[in-house]
Amino acid sequence: MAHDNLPAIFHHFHPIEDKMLQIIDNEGNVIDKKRMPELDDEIIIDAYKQMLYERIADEMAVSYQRQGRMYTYTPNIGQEAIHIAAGMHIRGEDWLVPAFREMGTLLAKGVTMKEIFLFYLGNEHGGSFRNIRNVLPMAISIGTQFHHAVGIGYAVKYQKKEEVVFTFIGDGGTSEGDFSEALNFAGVWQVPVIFTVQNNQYAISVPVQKQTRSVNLAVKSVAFGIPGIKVDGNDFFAMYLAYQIAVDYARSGRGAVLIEALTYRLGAHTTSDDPSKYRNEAEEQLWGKSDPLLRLKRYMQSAGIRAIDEEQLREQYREEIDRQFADAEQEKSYPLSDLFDHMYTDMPDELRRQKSEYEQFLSWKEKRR
Ligand SMILES: Cc1ncc(C[n+]2csc(CCOP(=O)(O)OP(=O)(O)O)c2C)c(N)n1
Ligand SMILES: [Mg+2]
Repeated sequence: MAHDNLPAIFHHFHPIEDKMLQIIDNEGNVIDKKRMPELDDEIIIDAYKQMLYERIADEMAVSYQRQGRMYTYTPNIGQEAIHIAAGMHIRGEDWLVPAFREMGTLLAKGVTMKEIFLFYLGNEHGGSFRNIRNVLPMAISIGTQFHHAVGIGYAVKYQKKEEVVFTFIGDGGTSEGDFSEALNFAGVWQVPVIFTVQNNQYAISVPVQKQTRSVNLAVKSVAFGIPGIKVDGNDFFAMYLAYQIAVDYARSGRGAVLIEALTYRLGAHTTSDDPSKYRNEAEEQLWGKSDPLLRLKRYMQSAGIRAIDEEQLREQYREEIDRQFADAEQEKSYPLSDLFDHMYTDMPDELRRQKSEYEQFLSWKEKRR
Protein backbone atom coordinates (compact mmCIF):
# COMPACT_ATOMS: atom_id res chain seq x y z
CA MET A 1 0.00 0.00 0.00
CA ALA A 2 3.06 2.27 -0.04
CA HIS A 3 2.80 5.20 -2.41
CA ASP A 4 5.59 5.75 -4.88
CA ASN A 5 6.52 9.34 -5.51
CA LEU A 6 3.99 10.70 -3.06
CA PRO A 7 4.34 14.50 -3.16
CA ALA A 8 5.95 15.77 0.06
CA ILE A 9 2.96 17.96 0.84
CA PHE A 10 0.89 14.88 1.70
CA HIS A 11 3.49 13.93 4.31
CA HIS A 12 3.84 17.45 5.63
CA PHE A 13 0.07 17.93 6.06
CA HIS A 14 -0.72 14.39 7.06
CA PRO A 15 -4.39 14.36 8.08
CA ILE A 16 -3.74 12.17 11.13
CA GLU A 17 -1.85 15.14 12.60
CA ASP A 18 -4.81 17.37 11.73
CA LYS A 19 -2.66 19.92 9.91
CA MET A 20 -4.23 22.26 7.39
CA LEU A 21 -2.76 23.77 4.24
CA GLN A 22 -3.19 27.54 4.37
CA ILE A 23 -1.34 30.18 2.35
CA ILE A 24 -3.04 33.50 3.15
CA ASP A 25 -4.70 34.50 6.41
CA ASN A 26 -8.00 36.33 6.87
CA GLU A 27 -6.30 39.69 6.30
CA GLY A 28 -4.85 38.48 3.01
CA ASN A 29 -1.27 38.26 4.34
CA VAL A 30 0.86 35.49 2.86
CA ILE A 31 1.74 33.16 5.72
CA ASP A 32 3.36 30.38 3.68
CA LYS A 33 5.58 32.13 1.11
CA LYS A 34 7.30 29.05 -0.21
CA ARG A 35 4.02 27.41 -1.17
CA MET A 36 2.45 30.48 -2.77
CA PRO A 37 1.54 29.48 -6.34
CA GLU A 38 3.24 31.60 -9.00
CA LEU A 39 0.33 33.22 -10.77
CA ASP A 40 0.26 36.24 -13.05
CA ASP A 41 -1.73 39.19 -11.75
CA GLU A 42 -4.23 38.79 -14.59
CA ILE A 43 -4.93 35.20 -13.55
CA ILE A 44 -5.57 36.29 -9.98
CA ILE A 45 -7.88 39.05 -11.20
CA ASP A 46 -9.68 36.52 -13.36
CA ALA A 47 -10.11 34.18 -10.37
CA TYR A 48 -11.55 37.03 -8.32
CA LYS A 49 -13.94 37.95 -11.11
CA GLN A 50 -15.16 34.37 -11.39
CA MET A 51 -15.73 34.24 -7.64
CA LEU A 52 -17.61 37.54 -7.82
CA TYR A 53 -19.75 36.27 -10.68
CA GLU A 54 -20.68 33.17 -8.70
CA ARG A 55 -21.50 35.29 -5.64
CA ILE A 56 -23.79 37.59 -7.63
CA ALA A 57 -25.49 34.77 -9.54
CA ASP A 58 -26.11 33.11 -6.19
CA GLU A 59 -27.65 36.24 -4.66
CA MET A 60 -29.86 36.67 -7.69
CA ALA A 61 -30.95 33.02 -7.65
CA VAL A 62 -32.09 33.40 -4.04
CA SER A 63 -33.96 36.53 -5.05
CA TYR A 64 -35.71 34.81 -8.01
CA GLN A 65 -36.78 32.04 -5.63
CA ARG A 66 -38.13 34.62 -3.16
CA GLN A 67 -40.08 36.25 -5.99
CA GLY A 68 -41.75 32.90 -6.65
CA ARG A 69 -40.11 32.59 -10.05
CA MET A 70 -37.90 29.61 -9.21
CA TYR A 71 -38.09 26.49 -7.02
CA THR A 72 -35.88 25.53 -4.07
CA TYR A 73 -32.30 26.70 -4.47
CA THR A 74 -29.03 25.64 -2.79
CA PRO A 75 -26.87 28.73 -2.11
CA ASN A 76 -23.11 28.58 -2.66
CA ILE A 77 -22.17 31.71 -0.71
CA GLY A 78 -18.87 31.31 1.15
CA GLN A 79 -17.63 28.32 -0.83
CA GLU A 80 -16.54 30.09 -4.03
CA ALA A 81 -12.75 29.72 -3.61
CA ILE A 82 -13.09 25.94 -3.79
CA HIS A 83 -15.24 26.08 -6.89
CA ILE A 84 -13.10 28.52 -8.85
CA ALA A 85 -9.77 26.91 -7.88
CA ALA A 86 -11.14 23.55 -9.11
CA GLY A 87 -12.55 25.21 -12.22
CA MET A 88 -9.15 26.66 -13.09
CA HIS A 89 -7.69 23.15 -13.25
CA ILE A 90 -10.45 21.27 -15.03
CA ARG A 91 -9.77 20.77 -18.75
CA GLY A 92 -12.29 20.29 -21.53
CA GLU A 93 -11.69 16.54 -21.63
CA ASP A 94 -11.87 16.14 -17.84
CA TRP A 95 -15.00 15.00 -16.08
CA LEU A 96 -17.12 16.92 -13.62
CA VAL A 97 -19.38 14.83 -11.40
CA PRO A 98 -21.07 17.37 -9.16
CA ALA A 99 -23.25 17.27 -6.09
CA PHE A 100 -25.37 20.45 -5.89
CA ARG A 101 -23.22 23.19 -4.33
CA GLU A 102 -20.42 23.89 -6.76
CA MET A 103 -21.88 26.37 -9.22
CA GLY A 104 -18.56 28.06 -10.02
CA THR A 105 -16.97 24.80 -11.17
CA LEU A 106 -19.93 24.07 -13.44
CA LEU A 107 -19.58 27.54 -14.96
CA ALA A 108 -15.84 27.12 -15.39
CA LYS A 109 -16.42 23.82 -17.19
CA GLY A 110 -18.63 25.66 -19.66
CA VAL A 111 -22.12 25.03 -18.32
CA THR A 112 -24.22 28.16 -18.86
CA MET A 113 -26.03 30.12 -16.19
CA LYS A 114 -29.20 29.51 -18.17
CA GLU A 115 -28.77 25.75 -17.83
CA ILE A 116 -28.21 26.08 -14.09
CA PHE A 117 -31.40 28.13 -13.83
CA LEU A 118 -33.25 25.53 -15.92
CA PHE A 119 -32.27 22.89 -13.38
CA TYR A 120 -33.81 24.92 -10.57
CA LEU A 121 -36.87 25.57 -12.73
CA GLY A 122 -37.39 21.81 -12.95
CA ASN A 123 -36.59 21.69 -16.65
CA GLU A 124 -34.66 18.60 -17.75
CA HIS A 125 -32.41 20.63 -20.03
CA GLY A 126 -30.87 21.83 -16.79
CA GLY A 127 -29.13 18.48 -16.56
CA SER A 128 -28.26 17.42 -20.06
CA PHE A 129 -25.61 20.07 -20.87
CA ARG A 130 -25.78 19.41 -24.58
CA ASN A 131 -23.09 21.88 -25.58
CA ILE A 132 -20.43 20.71 -23.22
CA ARG A 133 -18.57 17.43 -22.81
CA ASN A 134 -18.18 15.31 -19.72
CA VAL A 135 -20.39 16.93 -17.10
CA LEU A 136 -22.90 14.82 -15.21
CA PRO A 137 -26.17 16.30 -13.92
CA MET A 138 -26.25 17.66 -10.39
CA ALA A 139 -26.84 14.89 -7.85
CA ILE A 140 -29.35 15.68 -5.14
CA SER A 141 -29.34 12.16 -3.67
CA ILE A 142 -26.45 12.49 -1.27
CA GLY A 143 -23.40 10.42 -2.19
CA THR A 144 -24.58 8.73 -5.38
CA GLN A 145 -22.25 10.83 -7.50
CA PHE A 146 -19.20 9.22 -5.85
CA HIS A 147 -20.02 5.86 -7.41
CA HIS A 148 -20.50 7.47 -10.80
CA ALA A 149 -17.18 9.28 -10.44
CA VAL A 150 -15.14 6.16 -9.68
CA GLY A 151 -16.90 4.24 -12.46
CA ILE A 152 -15.90 6.93 -14.92
CA GLY A 153 -12.42 6.94 -13.40
CA TYR A 154 -12.17 3.21 -14.03
CA ALA A 155 -13.22 3.66 -17.68
CA VAL A 156 -10.68 6.47 -18.14
CA LYS A 157 -7.94 4.26 -16.77
CA TYR A 158 -9.03 1.24 -18.80
CA GLN A 159 -8.96 3.33 -21.97
CA LYS A 160 -5.53 4.68 -21.01
CA LYS A 161 -6.71 8.27 -21.30
CA GLU A 162 -5.24 11.19 -19.39
CA GLU A 163 -8.55 12.54 -18.16
CA VAL A 164 -9.19 13.45 -14.55
CA VAL A 165 -12.52 13.14 -12.77
CA PHE A 166 -13.52 15.91 -10.34
CA THR A 167 -16.24 15.04 -7.88
CA PHE A 168 -17.70 16.79 -4.83
CA ILE A 169 -19.52 15.85 -1.65
CA GLY A 170 -20.49 17.60 1.59
CA ASP A 171 -19.40 16.82 5.15
CA GLY A 172 -22.73 15.09 5.73
CA GLY A 173 -22.23 13.00 2.62
CA THR A 174 -19.15 11.37 4.15
CA SER A 175 -21.48 9.36 6.42
CA GLU A 176 -23.14 7.69 3.43
CA GLY A 177 -22.04 4.19 2.46
CA ASP A 178 -21.43 5.44 -1.08
CA PHE A 179 -18.57 7.59 0.19
CA SER A 180 -16.63 4.70 1.72
CA GLU A 181 -17.43 2.29 -1.11
CA ALA A 182 -16.22 4.73 -3.73
CA LEU A 183 -13.05 5.57 -1.81
CA ASN A 184 -12.25 1.89 -1.40
CA PHE A 185 -12.81 1.30 -5.11
CA ALA A 186 -10.60 4.29 -5.93
CA GLY A 187 -7.84 3.02 -3.66
CA VAL A 188 -7.92 -0.52 -5.05
CA TRP A 189 -8.04 0.51 -8.71
CA GLN A 190 -6.00 3.72 -8.39
CA VAL A 191 -8.47 5.61 -10.53
CA PRO A 192 -7.79 9.26 -11.53
CA VAL A 193 -10.45 10.85 -9.35
CA ILE A 194 -10.16 13.97 -7.20
CA PHE A 195 -12.66 13.78 -4.39
CA THR A 196 -13.44 17.12 -2.76
CA VAL A 197 -15.24 17.12 0.56
CA GLN A 198 -16.71 20.57 1.03
CA ASN A 199 -16.79 20.67 4.80
CA ASN A 200 -19.11 23.64 5.26
CA GLN A 201 -19.71 22.68 8.93
CA TYR A 202 -23.32 21.58 8.52
CA ALA A 203 -25.51 18.95 6.90
CA ILE A 204 -28.72 20.96 7.01
CA SER A 205 -28.93 21.45 10.81
CA VAL A 206 -26.45 18.74 11.84
CA PRO A 207 -23.05 20.19 12.77
CA VAL A 208 -19.96 18.32 11.58
CA GLN A 209 -19.05 17.56 15.22
CA LYS A 210 -22.07 15.27 15.32
CA GLN A 211 -21.33 13.79 11.92
CA THR A 212 -18.13 11.96 12.84
CA ARG A 213 -15.69 11.12 15.64
CA SER A 214 -12.79 11.32 13.16
CA VAL A 215 -10.22 14.05 13.84
CA ASN A 216 -11.15 15.59 10.46
CA LEU A 217 -12.63 14.38 7.18
CA ALA A 218 -9.39 14.17 5.17
CA VAL A 219 -8.23 11.41 7.52
CA LYS A 220 -10.83 9.08 6.04
CA SER A 221 -8.51 8.71 3.03
CA VAL A 222 -5.89 6.93 5.13
CA ALA A 223 -7.95 3.76 5.62
CA PHE A 224 -8.44 3.44 1.89
CA GLY A 225 -4.79 4.00 0.92
CA ILE A 226 -5.44 7.30 -0.83
CA PRO A 227 -3.47 10.49 -0.22
CA GLY A 228 -5.59 13.05 1.59
CA ILE A 229 -5.13 16.64 2.68
CA LYS A 230 -7.10 19.16 4.71
CA VAL A 231 -7.06 22.58 3.10
CA ASP A 232 -8.39 25.99 4.07
CA GLY A 233 -11.29 26.09 1.64
CA ASN A 234 -11.71 29.85 2.00
CA ASP A 235 -8.13 30.45 0.87
CA PHE A 236 -8.06 30.61 -2.92
CA PHE A 237 -4.28 30.07 -3.13
CA ALA A 238 -4.31 27.02 -0.84
CA MET A 239 -7.12 25.48 -2.86
CA TYR A 240 -5.31 26.32 -6.11
CA LEU A 241 -2.15 24.58 -4.91
CA ALA A 242 -4.07 21.55 -3.62
CA TYR A 243 -5.76 21.06 -6.99
CA GLN A 244 -2.50 21.61 -8.86
CA ILE A 245 -0.84 18.81 -6.92
CA ALA A 246 -3.88 16.53 -6.99
CA VAL A 247 -4.39 16.95 -10.75
CA ASP A 248 -0.74 16.23 -11.45
CA TYR A 249 -0.93 13.11 -9.27
CA ALA A 250 -4.15 11.81 -10.86
CA ARG A 251 -3.28 12.70 -14.45
CA SER A 252 0.07 10.95 -14.25
CA GLY A 253 -1.70 7.69 -13.42
CA ARG A 254 -0.84 7.49 -9.72
CA GLY A 255 -4.44 7.36 -8.52
CA ALA A 256 -7.04 9.28 -6.53
CA VAL A 257 -6.71 12.13 -4.02
CA LEU A 258 -9.09 13.26 -1.28
CA ILE A 259 -9.20 16.98 -0.49
CA GLU A 260 -11.10 18.19 2.55
CA ALA A 261 -11.87 21.86 1.94
CA LEU A 262 -12.67 23.50 5.26
CA THR A 263 -15.26 26.19 4.69
CA TYR A 264 -18.55 27.57 5.95
CA ARG A 265 -21.98 27.76 4.42
CA LEU A 266 -22.62 31.48 4.88
CA GLY A 267 -26.18 31.12 3.58
CA ALA A 268 -29.04 28.77 4.32
CA HIS A 269 -28.93 25.09 3.41
CA THR A 270 -31.60 25.78 0.81
CA THR A 271 -34.17 28.51 0.34
CA SER A 272 -36.51 26.33 2.47
CA ASP A 273 -34.17 26.41 5.46
CA ASP A 274 -33.82 28.86 8.35
CA PRO A 275 -30.33 28.53 9.87
CA SER A 276 -31.19 30.82 12.80
CA LYS A 277 -33.01 27.80 14.25
CA TYR A 278 -29.77 25.87 14.78
CA ARG A 279 -26.81 28.26 14.75
CA ASN A 280 -26.07 31.68 16.16
CA GLU A 281 -25.12 34.98 14.63
CA ALA A 282 -21.78 35.18 16.46
CA GLU A 283 -20.66 32.04 14.68
CA GLU A 284 -21.80 33.37 11.32
CA GLN A 285 -19.97 36.64 11.92
CA LEU A 286 -16.79 34.84 12.90
CA TRP A 287 -16.80 32.82 9.68
CA GLY A 288 -17.79 35.92 7.73
CA LYS A 289 -14.31 37.27 8.54
CA SER A 290 -12.89 34.42 6.50
CA ASP A 291 -15.07 35.15 3.44
CA PRO A 292 -13.00 33.92 0.47
CA LEU A 293 -13.75 36.98 -1.69
CA LEU A 294 -12.75 39.36 1.08
CA ARG A 295 -9.52 37.49 1.70
CA LEU A 296 -8.53 37.41 -1.96
CA LYS A 297 -9.40 41.09 -2.37
CA ARG A 298 -7.28 42.02 0.65
CA TYR A 299 -4.38 40.04 -0.79
CA MET A 300 -4.77 41.78 -4.15
CA GLN A 301 -4.77 45.18 -2.49
CA SER A 302 -1.67 44.51 -0.41
CA ALA A 303 0.16 42.92 -3.36
CA GLY A 304 -0.50 46.05 -5.41
CA ILE A 305 -2.45 44.23 -8.09
CA ARG A 306 -4.32 46.54 -10.45
CA ALA A 307 -7.69 47.46 -8.96
CA ILE A 308 -10.88 46.52 -10.78
CA ASP A 309 -14.06 48.59 -10.90
CA GLU A 310 -16.15 46.25 -8.82
CA GLU A 311 -19.34 48.31 -8.92
CA GLN A 312 -19.30 48.40 -12.69
CA LEU A 313 -18.56 44.67 -12.85
CA ARG A 314 -21.41 43.90 -10.48
CA GLU A 315 -23.78 45.85 -12.69
CA GLN A 316 -22.53 44.11 -15.82
CA TYR A 317 -22.83 40.66 -14.21
CA ARG A 318 -26.32 41.40 -12.87
CA GLU A 319 -27.54 42.35 -16.33
CA GLU A 320 -26.02 39.27 -17.92
CA ILE A 321 -27.37 36.91 -15.25
CA ASP A 322 -30.82 38.48 -15.51
CA ARG A 323 -30.77 37.94 -19.28
CA GLN A 324 -29.91 34.29 -18.79
CA PHE A 325 -32.67 33.87 -16.24
CA ALA A 326 -35.23 35.52 -18.54
CA ASP A 327 -34.07 33.14 -21.27
CA ALA A 328 -34.53 30.15 -18.98
CA GLU A 329 -38.02 31.34 -18.00
CA GLN A 330 -38.94 31.52 -21.69
CA GLU A 331 -37.99 27.89 -22.31
CA LYS A 332 -41.00 25.70 -22.91
CA SER A 333 -41.97 23.37 -20.11
CA TYR A 334 -42.11 19.64 -20.57
CA PRO A 335 -45.16 17.43 -20.97
CA LEU A 336 -45.99 15.29 -17.96
CA SER A 337 -45.34 12.14 -19.98
CA ASP A 338 -41.61 12.96 -20.00
CA LEU A 339 -41.51 12.10 -16.31
CA PHE A 340 -42.71 8.57 -17.00
CA ASP A 341 -41.70 7.64 -20.52
CA HIS A 342 -37.95 7.31 -20.35
CA MET A 343 -37.50 4.67 -17.65
CA TYR A 344 -38.82 1.51 -19.34
CA THR A 345 -39.45 0.36 -22.92
CA ASP A 346 -42.75 -1.14 -21.72
CA MET A 347 -44.22 0.84 -18.89
CA PRO A 348 -45.02 -1.42 -15.89
CA ASP A 349 -48.59 -1.38 -14.54
CA GLU A 350 -47.58 0.35 -11.32
CA LEU A 351 -46.02 3.26 -13.18
CA ARG A 352 -49.05 3.41 -15.47
CA ARG A 353 -51.23 3.66 -12.35
CA GLN A 354 -49.07 6.46 -10.90
CA LYS A 355 -49.18 8.37 -14.16
CA SER A 356 -52.96 8.14 -14.34
CA GLU A 357 -53.31 9.18 -10.69
CA TYR A 358 -51.13 12.20 -11.33
CA GLU A 359 -53.08 13.15 -14.45
CA GLN A 360 -56.27 13.03 -12.39
CA PHE A 361 -54.65 15.20 -9.75
CA LEU A 362 -53.61 17.77 -12.36
CA SER A 363 -57.06 17.94 -13.92
CA TRP A 364 -58.62 18.30 -10.44
CA LYS A 365 -56.17 21.13 -9.75
CA GLU A 366 -56.96 22.76 -13.09
CA LYS A 367 -60.73 22.70 -12.35
CA ARG A 368 -60.19 24.42 -8.99
CA ARG A 369 -58.61 27.49 -10.62
C1 LIG B 1 -29.68 9.99 0.22
C2 LIG B 1 -30.22 11.29 0.74
N1 LIG B 1 -30.57 11.40 2.03
C3 LIG B 1 -31.04 12.56 2.51
C4 LIG B 1 -31.19 13.65 1.68
C5 LIG B 1 -31.73 14.97 2.22
N2 LIG B 1 -30.62 15.91 2.28
C6 LIG B 1 -30.45 16.84 1.33
S1 LIG B 1 -29.08 17.78 1.60
C7 LIG B 1 -28.74 16.96 3.03
C8 LIG B 1 -27.54 17.34 3.85
C9 LIG B 1 -26.28 17.35 3.07
O1 LIG B 1 -25.23 17.87 3.85
P1 LIG B 1 -23.78 17.90 3.32
O2 LIG B 1 -23.40 16.58 2.73
O3 LIG B 1 -22.91 18.41 4.39
O4 LIG B 1 -23.84 18.92 2.09
P2 LIG B 1 -24.22 20.48 2.13
O5 LIG B 1 -25.72 20.52 1.92
O6 LIG B 1 -23.81 21.03 3.43
O7 LIG B 1 -23.50 21.09 0.97
C10 LIG B 1 -29.67 15.98 3.28
C11 LIG B 1 -29.65 15.09 4.44
C12 LIG B 1 -30.83 13.49 0.32
N3 LIG B 1 -30.91 14.50 -0.54
N4 LIG B 1 -30.33 12.31 -0.12
MG1 LIG C 1 -22.30 20.36 4.68
